[in-house]
Amino acid sequence: MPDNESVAATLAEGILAGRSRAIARGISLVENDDPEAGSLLKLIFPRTGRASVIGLTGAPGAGKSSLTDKLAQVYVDRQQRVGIVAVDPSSPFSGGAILGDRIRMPKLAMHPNVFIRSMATRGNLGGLARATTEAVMLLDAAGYDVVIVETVGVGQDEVDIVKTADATVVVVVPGMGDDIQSIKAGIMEIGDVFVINKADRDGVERTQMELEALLELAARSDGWQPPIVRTIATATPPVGVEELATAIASYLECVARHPETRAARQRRIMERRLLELIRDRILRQVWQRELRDGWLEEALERISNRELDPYTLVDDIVQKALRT
Ligand SMILES: Nc1nc2c(ncn2[C@@H]2O[C@H](COP(=O)(O)OP(=O)(O)O)[C@@H](O)[C@H]2O)c(=O)[nH]1
Ligand SMILES: [Mg+2]
Repeated sequence: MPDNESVAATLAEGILAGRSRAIARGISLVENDDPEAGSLLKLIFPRTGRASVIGLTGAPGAGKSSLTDKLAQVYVDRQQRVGIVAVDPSSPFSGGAILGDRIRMPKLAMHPNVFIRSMATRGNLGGLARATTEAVMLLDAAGYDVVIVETVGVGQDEVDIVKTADATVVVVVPGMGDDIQSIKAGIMEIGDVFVINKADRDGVERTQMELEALLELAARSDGWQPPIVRTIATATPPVGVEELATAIASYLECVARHPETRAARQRRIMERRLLELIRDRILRQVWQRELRDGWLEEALERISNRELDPYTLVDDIVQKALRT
């Protein structure tokens, strides 16, 4: 058996048994797009599709991490296993801030039924959405009942990530009228549940009205009317978080009652994922075979000097790649 595959087989066994070290290792593999990652994903794919994946998005500072923490606690109190994937460079779950997490969330981070992981930001090959989706698949296969994905509501990567969630929660705060207007139309459309967090602040009523007005414009084909939940994530005990869990559950039940909508949704998600996988794979192969270090900088320089046009360059690269 080739080496990649035996490494992957051992790892898959650990992941399917729910062992957190194996999960952490698996996520690192998909994050780095290591050669073993493909073999691993092939093995775990048949065991995915059971977790409820909740995407939580909103502007930096809206309280996504605080809410994620409190929402996860609600599920943990219901004896569920919860995975948290943070795709937010400023997240307290992020990068070097592991220690910070533990200090900030001593109960949750140490809980045996909770797995927390943040995704590193990617280089110019992209792949953040792919890596995040795959990390979620690993947690799903590992038997986590709920996987919460926290993303900053900016950028195409983030939109792509929340689009793959089963339920998407959009978090806004009061007194952000202009921000609400500027929340990308795309994000408004994908919100299945809206949260006005920091409801301890002034301007909640106004924000609620603005949100309602925007929601009226965005008619949904599935007939679901996204509820607006008010929360105070930092209160003790937190306010509105049980209601948030209930709103999410209602949406998931609504989806489950319409299997055809659900199947269409799954197909759309898989369509996007497939196209992304193909694009990623081809881009990476072209990159590895054809493009040396410094190529990008040089090409950009020549294009900005108008010595070269991007269309000729792409024709040239693709033709070379297809010949090999
Ligand atoms: N007053 C108030 N502050 C909050 C609330 N939720 C979060 N915060 C604070 O807002 C800041 C940003 O929170 P964080 O969860 O990191 O936001 P994120 O960037 O969206 O993940 C932190 O200082 C939190 O303590 C809330 O409901 N009310
Ligand atoms: Mg955060």
